[in-house]
Amino acid sequence: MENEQENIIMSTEDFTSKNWNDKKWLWERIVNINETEKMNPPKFDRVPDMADLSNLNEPSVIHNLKLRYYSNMIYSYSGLFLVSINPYRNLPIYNDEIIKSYKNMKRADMPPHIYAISDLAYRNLLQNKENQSILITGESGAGKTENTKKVIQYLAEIAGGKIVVNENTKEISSKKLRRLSNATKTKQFIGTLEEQIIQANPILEAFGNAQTVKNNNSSRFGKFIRIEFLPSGYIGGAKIEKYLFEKSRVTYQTDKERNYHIFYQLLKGASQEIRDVLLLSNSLDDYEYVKHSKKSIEGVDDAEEFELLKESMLIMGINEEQQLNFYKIIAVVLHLGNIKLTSDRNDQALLADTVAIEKVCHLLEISVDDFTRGLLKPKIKAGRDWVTQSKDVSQVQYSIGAFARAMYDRMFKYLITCINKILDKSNMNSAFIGVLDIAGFEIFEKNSFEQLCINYTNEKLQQFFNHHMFIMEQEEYLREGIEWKFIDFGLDLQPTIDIIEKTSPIGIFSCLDEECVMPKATDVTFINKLNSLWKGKSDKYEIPRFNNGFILNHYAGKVEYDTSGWLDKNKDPLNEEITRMVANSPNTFVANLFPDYADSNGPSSNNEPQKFSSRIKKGLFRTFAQIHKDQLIDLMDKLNSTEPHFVRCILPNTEKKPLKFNNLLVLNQLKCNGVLEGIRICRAGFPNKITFSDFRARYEILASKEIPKGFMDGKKAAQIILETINLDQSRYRIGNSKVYFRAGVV
Ligand code: AD9
Ligand code: MG
Repeated sequence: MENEQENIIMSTEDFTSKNWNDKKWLWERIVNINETEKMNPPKFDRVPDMADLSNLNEPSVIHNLKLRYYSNMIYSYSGLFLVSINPYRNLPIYNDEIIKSYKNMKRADMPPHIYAISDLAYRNLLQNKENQSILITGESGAGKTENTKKVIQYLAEIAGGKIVVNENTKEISSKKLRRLSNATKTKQFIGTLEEQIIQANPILEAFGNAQTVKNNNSSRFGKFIRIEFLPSGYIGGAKIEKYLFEKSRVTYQTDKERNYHIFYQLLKGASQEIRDVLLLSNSLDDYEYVKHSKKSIEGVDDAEEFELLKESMLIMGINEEQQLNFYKIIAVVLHLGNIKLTSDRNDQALLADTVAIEKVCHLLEISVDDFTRGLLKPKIKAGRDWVTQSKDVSQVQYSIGAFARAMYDRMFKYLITCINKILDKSNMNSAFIGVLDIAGFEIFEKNSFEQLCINYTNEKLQQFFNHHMFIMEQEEYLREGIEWKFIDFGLDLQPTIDIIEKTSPIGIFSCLDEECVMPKATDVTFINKLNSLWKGKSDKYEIPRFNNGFILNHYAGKVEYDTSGWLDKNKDPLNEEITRMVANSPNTFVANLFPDYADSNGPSSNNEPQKFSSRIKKGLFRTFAQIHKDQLIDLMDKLNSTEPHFVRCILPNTEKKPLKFNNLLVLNQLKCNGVLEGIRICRAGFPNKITFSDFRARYEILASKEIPKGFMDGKKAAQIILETINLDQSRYRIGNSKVYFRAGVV
C-alpha cells in the first residue's frame, strides 16, 4: 500500500527522471481501483489554494504541494490554513519590495505568503477592532520560528518607525541605532522599539535554542509573542510568554546534539577579562556539561554569534554589567557540572576535591562550608525532630543536576522578564497580534512526560481550531440562512483533554500531583493508581500490554507513554537547604532567582526548612503539571479573545536538504496537523464565499443582458447571474450577504 501510494502521487519530476526500461514496474502496475483517486486536469497544477482543486483528495493535495515546492512556491493555502514547506535554502521572497507588495492586498490577489497572513491580521485588527492571533505549528525543523520572525519583520516594517523608546520615552524620529551617552552610566547602544522587538529573538535563541538531531537551531521552548498596537496603528510594545522549556538539556545531551548555544558562545567568544571574572577556561573539554556534546555547528561561528548576542543585548538596553550577571549563571552551571564526588566506607558521598565547588560558591557569594554540608548532608524532618541525612554519590549528583537545571531555567525566565520590562510599554487594553510558535504533536518510539505536555497542548490547540473552523463555519451557514444539515464530524477532542486535565474524576495531571505529595509514592504506585482510575472508563485510554504506562488516543494518533521518572519530572525536587542559601546570597541578582525559597529572617535564623509536601499545600511550590495547565488555560483564554489565523509548517525531508520532497513524510504531517481533515469538511461544505457586491463586480459580465441597468439588489443580481450561466444548484448556495460555492467551482 505504501508503495502504491507513492506511485499514485508521483510527480512529473519523478516520472521524467526514471529509466523506463529498467523500471517498468513503476508504470505497469496492477492496483485495486478502490485504492486509486481521481487526478485533476493539468490546468489545476500548482493552484495556490488546495480548496480550489476539483478533485480534492490526499494524493492530489500532495501532488500539488510538491509541484509548487519544486517551483520555489513554498507557501500554499488549504482552505483556512496557510501551509508552509521548509525550503532549506534562502529564497528571495522576504525583502522590502515583497513586503510592500503585500501591504493592503487581498488574499486572493497575491500568491500565498506568510506576509499575506500578517497583513490580513493587521488589517482585521484595525478594521474589526479585534485582537488577532497567528498560530504556527509543525514538527521540529519545519520552519515555525523562521515564519514567526517573518511575521514580526512584516509588522515592524509596515507598522513601525514612529516610536523610539528610551531616553525616558521621549520620542525621537530616527530609526537608526543611536549611541546615547548617559552622564552617569556606561555608554550603550539603544535601538528603536521595532529594532528591540526584532533583536529580542537572537537573545532568546542564544539561551533557549540548541542543536538537535532534527534542527541545528531548535527552539526548546514554546512562545507566544504579543505585538501591541496603539490606536494610531503603530506598534506600541511587545510581550513574550514562554511555555515548556526543556531544562534537562542543561545537564545532559547526546553526542549528536548540543547544550544551549550560549554555553559554546561564551566559552569560545568571551574576552579574557570576562573569563577571569567567571573563572572560566577557553576549552569546552574542561566542562562536564558540554564536553560530551557536539562541539560546533556547520556554518556557525559561535564566537561571532557571541558578538552579535552582546550587540542585541545592548540594543535591547541590557548593558554590559547586566549581561555579566547572566553569563555568571552560565559559569555557575558549568562549574557545578565539574563537582567531583567519591564515597566513603559507608557509601556516603564526599567531595573528591574542592576546586569546582569553591568557584561555584565564589560566584554565588555563599559560604563553601555551608554549601558543601547542605549538599552532602542535608537536614530533613523525622517526626518532630530535624536530622542530618546521609546521601550517596548518585543522590548528591542528582541534587547538583537539579540545582543546575533550576538555576538555568530561572535565569532564562528572568531574562524574558527583563526583555518584557523593556518591550512591554502598553496597558492591558491595547490591541494585539499574538504569534504562537510552539512544537506540534510528538509521537516517538518512547514517549515520556514531555511528550504528554506537548501533545496535550496540541490537542487543545486542535480543539480550538476545530471549534473555530467547523463550528464557526456551520454557524455562518445558519446565519446566512443556507440550507445545511449540521454535520457531526466526530472531532470533539474534549474526552482526551479531560483524561489529562480533569480534577474530577481525577485526570492524569491531578493523579500525578497527588502522588507527588504521597509519602512512599513511586512511579509504579502512580501508574497503578491511574490505571485503576481510567481502565475501561474511556475509549481514549488504554493499558499497554508490555510496559509500565498508558496509551492515549490523541487527535494525531495513539501514543503510548512510558511513565518512568514522572514523579521526579513533575516536581524536580530541589535540595532546599542549598536553594535557601542562594536565595539569601548578598548577590541580589542570584538571590532574586529564588525568591520562593528566601526566608525573611535570613540563613542564620532558626526557621526550619519546610517539607516539600507542606510547601505544595501552602502554594509555595507548584508542580510542573500545575504550572503548565494554568499557563495553557491562560493561553486559551487569550486565543479565544482573538480572531485566529492558522499556519502549518511542513518538513519536506529529514536530511535538512533543499529540493527533496518525501511524499509519505509530508502526508503524515498533513494528517497529524489537521490539514487533510480540513479538506474533508471543505468538500462537504461551501469553502469559497464571495460577497454579493464582489460577486457582481466580477461576474456581471456573464449576464450583462439579463441584469437591467439601474438599481438591483445584490442578492437578486447574484441569482440572475447564476441562473444565466446555468450552474448546477447543488454546487452553490445563496446566503443573506454572500454567495457560497463548493470547492473548485469558482
Ligand atoms: V523547532 O520545533 O524549534 O526544532 P522550527 O522552529 O519549526 O523547529 P526553524 O524555523 O528553526 O524550525 O527552521 C529550521 C531551519 O530550516 C532554519 O534554521 C533554516 O535553516 C531552515 N528554514 C526554515 N524555514 C525557512 C525559510 N522560510 N527559508 C529558508 C528556512 N530557510
Ligand atoms: Mg523553532
